[in-house]
Amino acid sequence: ARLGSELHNAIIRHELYLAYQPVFDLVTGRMSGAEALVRWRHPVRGAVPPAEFIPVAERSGLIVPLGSWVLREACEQLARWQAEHGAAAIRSINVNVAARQLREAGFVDEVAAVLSDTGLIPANLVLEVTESSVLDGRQVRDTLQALHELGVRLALDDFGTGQSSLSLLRAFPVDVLKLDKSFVDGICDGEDRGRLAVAAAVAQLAEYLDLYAVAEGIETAAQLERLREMGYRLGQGYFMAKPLAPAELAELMVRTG
Ligand code: G
Ligand code: G
Ligand code: MN
Ligand code: NA
Repeated sequence: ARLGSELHNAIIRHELYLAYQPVFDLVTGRMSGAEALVRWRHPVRGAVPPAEFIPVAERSGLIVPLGSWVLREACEQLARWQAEHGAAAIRSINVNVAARQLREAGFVDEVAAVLSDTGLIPANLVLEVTESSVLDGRQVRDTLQALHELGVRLALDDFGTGQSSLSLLRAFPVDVLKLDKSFVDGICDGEDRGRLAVAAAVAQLAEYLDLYAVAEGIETAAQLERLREMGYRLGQGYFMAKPLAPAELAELMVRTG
């Protein structure tokens, strides 16, 4: 409860900021986009990891105003990068969206307003949702459909760890599959045929369904090479870049562009 009330103050006191982890085209080596990741710099506790405060925010409902702030801030940042470096230098921004936000009646209007205020085209925005939040019910399904009709892209985050991945892909307008890091971890150690099989199957599935496959958590050159061979066009991970401040990302964008 303490963390919850402090988080409420954090929003008011501007203790939150965003880090941006680049998404790279694994074939050309160029940056294609970035994922916004919220950070909390607490005046006394120091850096509080999102894995601690996001669940608290979800339970208390604070994730709704927090998520609204993240969405607007991330879109404004993409618009600034595109204004400074050209729209071809960085195409898209990924924003994580919690189930609770999708259940808000005004969510689609909010997304439309942010796009219109920042001048981004809808295809520049990728909303990352989890399989479990997508399975939340009829209202969420309608919301995802409306977002898709708006032209926003939808990514299934942590793909492969959920319950009913395959039926989901038929019932929802998904555009991107993000292979969970846990599968990437095992693909090069020879012992782990299971994770290797999942990683390869997800790439195939994406190809057949005409979706983008993104590999998360790439930490070595060997993993990168293996994933590229499997057909992953896009990837993220510490091997290429950690989550960065906006100026650091811009520098990397210029260097790899
Ligand atoms: O790097 P990392 O520690 O940022 O992220 C930890 C977890 O927090 C991940 O599961 C990530 O999806 C989640 N997360 C990070 N930023 C946000 C955000 O803005 N909104 C939501 N809902 N989750 C986020
Ligand atoms: O759940 P989601 O996929 O949104 O979480 C992204 C999280 O993964 C963030 O906490 C981010 O910092 C972390 N991350 C990104 N790349 C790597 C990586 O290469 N290795 C590890 N260990 N974590 C990573
Ligand atoms: Mn994510
Ligand atoms: Na993930």
